[in-house]
Amino acid sequence: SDFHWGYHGNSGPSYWPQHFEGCAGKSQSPIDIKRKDAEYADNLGVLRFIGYGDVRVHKLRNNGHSLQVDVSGNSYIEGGGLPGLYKVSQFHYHWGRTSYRGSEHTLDRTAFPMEMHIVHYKLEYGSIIEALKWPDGLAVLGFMFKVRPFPNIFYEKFLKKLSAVQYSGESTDTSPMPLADILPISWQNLNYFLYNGSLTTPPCTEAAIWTVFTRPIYISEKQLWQFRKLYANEKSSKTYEHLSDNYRPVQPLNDRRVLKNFK
Ligand code: B30
Ligand code: ZN
Repeated sequence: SDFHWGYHGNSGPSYWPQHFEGCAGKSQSPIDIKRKDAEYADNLGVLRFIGYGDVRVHKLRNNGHSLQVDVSGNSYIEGGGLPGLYKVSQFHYHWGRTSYRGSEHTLDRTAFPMEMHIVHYKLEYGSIIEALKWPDGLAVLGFMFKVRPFPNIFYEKFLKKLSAVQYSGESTDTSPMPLADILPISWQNLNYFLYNGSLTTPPCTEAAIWTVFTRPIYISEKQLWQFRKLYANEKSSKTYEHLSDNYRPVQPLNDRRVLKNFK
């Protein structure tokens, strides 16, 4: 089809189901997570990050709907309610034009200015493409951002690279940067929610196990503007379109259950 999906007007999320039947499914993401409705599960086990200190950022790309970062290195997650071993593939962000919105998931109806998704595929499926054919194919980790009045120094080096990917289609190789520099959190004892859902972008394939963390990553308003200065159009385009508000609204929970690993 000739439909180019986006986030505004007649290419926006409410039009996706007409062109991608997956987006009309009953187990879609994102969702509003209600802390009190989530069920405490004491049997999830520890979510283990294997080789995560060795994940290296090597390519940044403006793909017109997000800032995507390809990573290399043999890094995996397992446990924490996941049915197997999952290999890290890429991460990307969803953000708002203002700090009152931008995240895809909401917590008790509260939205955050930005949400980061770290995408993993089940190792036994061998690739993202193959993994998308299975309901447990992907494991996506979601981290919310909160605004603080001072910069996140871990993000400074990363943000300097954004000038090279201002327009859709642009990418830049970076000298390897450990993922730990962009996720300045300790990996132990993180509280999270767990549920079965989908890609939040077309074709909205219901192949993702979502782990959404309560612990925010802090960033300054000025740093958020580095993201908001990106364009959704190509450099050769005569019209400018900001890359922001690239979030899908929350979808019905339907008959799904949301688990949590904390009381
Ligand atoms: S998300 O984490 O649910 N937002 C994909 C992975 C995770 C999410 C959304 C989409 C994904 O793998 N999509 C298919 C491949 N993409 C890759 C890409 O370059 O970014 C191609 C595409 O959509 O058609 Cu854009
Ligand atoms: Zn995403």
